[in-house]
Amino acid sequence: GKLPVVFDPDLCEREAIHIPGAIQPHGALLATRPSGWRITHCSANLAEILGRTPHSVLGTHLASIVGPAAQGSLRDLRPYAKMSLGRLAADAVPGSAVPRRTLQLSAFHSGDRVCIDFEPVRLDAGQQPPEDLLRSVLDSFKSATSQDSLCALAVAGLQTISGYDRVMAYRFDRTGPGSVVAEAHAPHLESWLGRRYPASDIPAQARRQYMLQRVGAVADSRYEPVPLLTGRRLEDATPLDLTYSALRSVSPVHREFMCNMGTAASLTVGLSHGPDLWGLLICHHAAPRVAGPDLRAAADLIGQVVSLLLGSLNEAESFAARNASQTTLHDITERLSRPEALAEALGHAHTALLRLVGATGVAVRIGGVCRCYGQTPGPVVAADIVTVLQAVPRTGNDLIAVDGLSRLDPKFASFAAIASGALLLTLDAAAEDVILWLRPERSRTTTWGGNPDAHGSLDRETGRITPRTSFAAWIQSIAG
Ligand code: BLA
Repeated sequence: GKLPVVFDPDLCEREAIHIPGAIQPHGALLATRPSGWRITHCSANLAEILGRTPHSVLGTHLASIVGPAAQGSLRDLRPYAKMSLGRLAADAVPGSAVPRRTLQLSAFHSGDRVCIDFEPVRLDAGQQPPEDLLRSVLDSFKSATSQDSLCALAVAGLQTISGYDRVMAYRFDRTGPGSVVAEAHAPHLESWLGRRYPASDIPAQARRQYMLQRVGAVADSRYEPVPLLTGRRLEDATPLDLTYSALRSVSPVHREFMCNMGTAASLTVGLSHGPDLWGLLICHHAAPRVAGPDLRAAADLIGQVVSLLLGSLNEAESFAARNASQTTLHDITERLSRPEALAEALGHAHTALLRLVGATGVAVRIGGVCRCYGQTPGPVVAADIVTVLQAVPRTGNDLIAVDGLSRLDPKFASFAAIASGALLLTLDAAAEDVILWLRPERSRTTTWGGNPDAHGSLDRETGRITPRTSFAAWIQSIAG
């Protein structure tokens, strides 16, 4: 057998997914140079989709395929924008050998080229979401009162519209891993709600892709990529940037990842928060499934509306929290304005002091006297905690916060049920007057989708990266 190789998850960030040199097989692609509109690239499956061989098309004028009107309208294509060129009957293309097939055309820029995706129009159910259904889904978002409830409405709505058998809202942490925060799934599937996944599952360039192009789809994870061909005479070696193509061939590592997860098709929608990717709406289907232009347009609209609402709900939630703190702070200042010694006043206001930071215990030390309120380990241990906290390097302000006292000093481990998180405010450094807030340990269990340290593996000889094969629940608990 092979020796296990230490796998560096940074390797996942190296693959240039925007220039795969290939597309997915359910459509075809042409690239042209806007000066003269001659065709410079085409996908090798052109004959199957359009009925014309690559050889007969490379080097000819775009108008001879799409007609002069569609070619003319390309002059209005703005940078970074996509443009629908409407539908084309394949049998109307001169020399085409494909009878009675309608293609949906959409154009986009790629460097100094203009490319066109050709997608066969499909008549199966689910491809054309009724407009009133989309409107009622968007309407339902009005009742969201928090980001979580919005995500729940979004996955339910997207599942109704798309019919995929699992739809998830996936939220990124600040550090890159993420978790499933809402889910709608077919009854026979196991729930993945709450599962966490390591950052390398969706590396940086994949996250960037969903900021540039909100919607992406894989029709069948077992597909064979279709290479792009270029005309020999045109000496065209620049790789085509397929960021904006709906047909872009995805990373082979990710295709294998999908197979290992047991999903054939995916439809993914980026959720943005300002310039950042907040998360994704991820749809899975066990059987292959093409997400056509209409479904993708509906998914795009849902993504835009959810992104906007996420921002305002976030503001509303933090506004409500700020308001509550202001009220509490007001209660405390009101108490302090009475003719009463500071220590007594703080003692009388201890309920508000606890509420202010959501603590369960507080020790107030003024003039060398320590008084404890709520759940605390008593004045002696509290003084010990203060001494240890005061030795923590500070960055200038008067607050010191730690989230696990036992990590600072193991002697505090036995008090974890009362005091594990601590916040120290120094009122007067010379007099050693302080307020110490305490919270009990909340040990946390995280269920990962597979061993998060396994990431994937690298074959040193071939350089091939393989994603992990098991996504079975992997339970990790964090104490302290
Ligand atoms: C892409 N990985 C993705 C995408 C998702 C995930 C959502 C975006 C494309 C898509 O939706 O199909 C991951 N999918 C998940 C996760 C869940 C899910 C976490 O449903 C959880 C429920 N992947 C690996 C390793 C590497 C890797 C080891 O496991 C790198 C070596 C890379 N993932 C990878 C790459 C892409 C990707 C390169 C971009 C694929 C592309 O668009 O070309």
